[in-house]
Amino acid sequence: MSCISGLGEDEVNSFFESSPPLKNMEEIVQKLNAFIHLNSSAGGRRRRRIVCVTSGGTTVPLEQRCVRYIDNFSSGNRGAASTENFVKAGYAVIFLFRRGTCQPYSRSLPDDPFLDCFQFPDNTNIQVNASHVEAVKMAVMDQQAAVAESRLLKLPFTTIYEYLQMLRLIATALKDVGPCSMFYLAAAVSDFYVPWKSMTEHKIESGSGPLDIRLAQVPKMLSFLRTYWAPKAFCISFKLETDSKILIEKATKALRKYKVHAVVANELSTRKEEVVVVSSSGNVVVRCDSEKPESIVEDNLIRLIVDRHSTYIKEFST
Ligand code: 9Z3
Repeated sequence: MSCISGLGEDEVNSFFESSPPLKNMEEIVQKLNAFIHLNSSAGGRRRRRIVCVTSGGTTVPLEQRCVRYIDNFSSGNRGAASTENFVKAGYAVIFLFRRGTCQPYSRSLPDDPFLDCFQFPDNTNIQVNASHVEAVKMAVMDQQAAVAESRLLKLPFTTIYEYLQMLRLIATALKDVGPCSMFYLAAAVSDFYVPWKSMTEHKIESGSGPLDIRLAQVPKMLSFLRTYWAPKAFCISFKLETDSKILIEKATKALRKYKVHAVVANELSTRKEEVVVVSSSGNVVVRCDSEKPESIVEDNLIRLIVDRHSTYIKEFST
């Protein structure tokens, strides 16, 4: 194993070289460039900050024609709620999300009995049940406004291969936006994977006893993002632990190691009530407002992150 500058270039290069290429890469690049052009000072009428919010968990396929896979837990709620708050704060959002996970503006709609929202009073009209009218109206209006004003670009992924290739494309496309761009990395990214070339093509056969699989370590792309792909962007990563005793120590280590601007530390069981923003200026506990029943932790979290981003942009230009 050789590392030219200690960042693991060889591992990163071989990860990308051996990854199955993105099926719709040209279309993604074209959508990205158009979105960035519209929202950035360089080409568009508008001059907005642009944030890439990653959301949901990546899968690790065990077979090339994948039947089985390893998954990373994430409902996508954090990413979706954060996206809504960033749009409200005036940002354009590139929402890089796991297919099938929670979407911005749909969080307050009923999940399972979604079709229970609607009724047909006659054969030509569809109506929303009174109990859901407000939620459906807000969801439809907010989502349509965000898309119509080019504030929201949604790009789906499933596997770790797709996620990292798309993250690299986005970072490269955002390079010229410099300090006005942000990465908010809430996706739960696999730490281990089966390299594509050593993966069996067809479904692994069962019936011959236990299965041994050797997983390789996914190269740490965060260092690459910070050093090469988008060095001027403001960068927020997340740390998830189930043991609260080690959470802050792990987040502090990640802050130093990857030189991100802040690490949002959360514990699995309390993640919806409380997070800790760990940065070089100290640790800040962020909670939802206890007096407001509809308040969510992302309301206060995004307010804090946007403030920090403003300071970063100011410092950058002086
Ligand atoms: C997070 O920690 C997110 O806050 C959650 C959000 C995934 C917990 P939900 O989607 O949950 O609302 O259900 N994301 C990062 C998780 C992660 O895998 N972090 C890695 C680590 O902790 C670094 S990339 O080592």
